[in-house]
Amino acid sequence: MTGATTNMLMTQTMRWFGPNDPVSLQGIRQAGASEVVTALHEVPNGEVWTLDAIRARRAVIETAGLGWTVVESLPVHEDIKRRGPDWDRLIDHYRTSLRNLAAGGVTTVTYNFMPLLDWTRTDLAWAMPDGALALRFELEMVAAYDVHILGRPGAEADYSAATLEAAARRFHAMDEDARRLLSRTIIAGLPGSEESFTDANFLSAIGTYDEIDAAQLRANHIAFLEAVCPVAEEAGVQLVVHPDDPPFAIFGLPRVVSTEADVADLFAKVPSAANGLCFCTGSFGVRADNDLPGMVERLADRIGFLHLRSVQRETNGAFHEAPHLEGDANMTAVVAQVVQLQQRLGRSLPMRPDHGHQMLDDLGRRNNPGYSLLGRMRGLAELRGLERGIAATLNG
Ligand code: DNO
Ligand code: MN
Repeated sequence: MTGATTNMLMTQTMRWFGPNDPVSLQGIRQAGASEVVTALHEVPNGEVWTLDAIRARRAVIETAGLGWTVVESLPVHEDIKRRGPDWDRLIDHYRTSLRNLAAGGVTTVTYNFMPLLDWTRTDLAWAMPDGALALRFELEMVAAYDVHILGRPGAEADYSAATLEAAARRFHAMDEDARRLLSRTIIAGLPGSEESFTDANFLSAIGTYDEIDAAQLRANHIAFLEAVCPVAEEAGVQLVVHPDDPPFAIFGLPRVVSTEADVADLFAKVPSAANGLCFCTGSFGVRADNDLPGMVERLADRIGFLHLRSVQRETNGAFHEAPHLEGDANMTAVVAQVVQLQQRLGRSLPMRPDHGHQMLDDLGRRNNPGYSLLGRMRGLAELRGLERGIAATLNG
């Protein structure tokens, strides 16, 4: 193979939350990334991202010696997900933001279609045997919150008898502080989330989805894509949907971007090339029925962005975030598929190490859970070495 194909490696990026991120652009550059993925987090959900604001943010990033081609996320307002009364105006804003982003040099725009909650965990500081802190999800704790703290009507029907029994036990073992912490962990909004709730307003927000089942949410998702993809295509940006995290319904709210079949259906219904996927191995990988390397092979050119991380599935619907090359994701097989995909496409795909453990000097520091620097730096270093090794072997 020629040098050109050998050099076609993933574009290594890290997420940066903007000027308020405790992680600096210089730190990200030293960690080895060549680009950041970011968003105008200060713009309220549903408002237009102006070209001026996009250019100003780009200038800050480029001054630090980094690039910016991927947005994560241009959020989708709940009234688009629910097809509420404000739909037309919000779609109009979304289209304008897409045009402005394209004019401002962005090529890839990440979004998700999860009702109310973005990613969800029940423990943000779970100690690994080596003392690093990981993010963890326990269904029992979701049930403890849902049934005993939130008191959502009908919640019991969504859990097995064994989960309910464990949830009751877990709830009674918690003191007031522990209960408050659990509630905050689940609904206060993890980094990058658009919504932040208290128990009372979460319960009423859930009620706004009473009439929306999975079929309706899928229809609303397709209506959104049909409305924005033509504009994205014309402007030259690809939209990439981030899968549900975790990939199943939660709090009675439907989730419809959880499996290979879910996304294949989206691409069949809205064939526009602007309709793409953010392939997140950590989100899809919670389900053993998602064949990660096979999905890269089959979803191929729909994949516009990669989130690489591995979860370790536990018993009773629990999982935690493992080191990037450990856990249940066969990362070697995934990256091997990505190496081949890039060669077939003739282009490099942007990736980022998705989350990382809090470790070393980051322990005890102010941090965005999952997004402290050193754990992600370890992940990026491992993933980059893995890709180089595979690319060198395949290219002989
Ligand atoms: C979590 C992230 C998600 C993702 C959004 C995309 O770490 O992967 O918050 O950015 O779901 O819209
Ligand atoms: Mn992700």
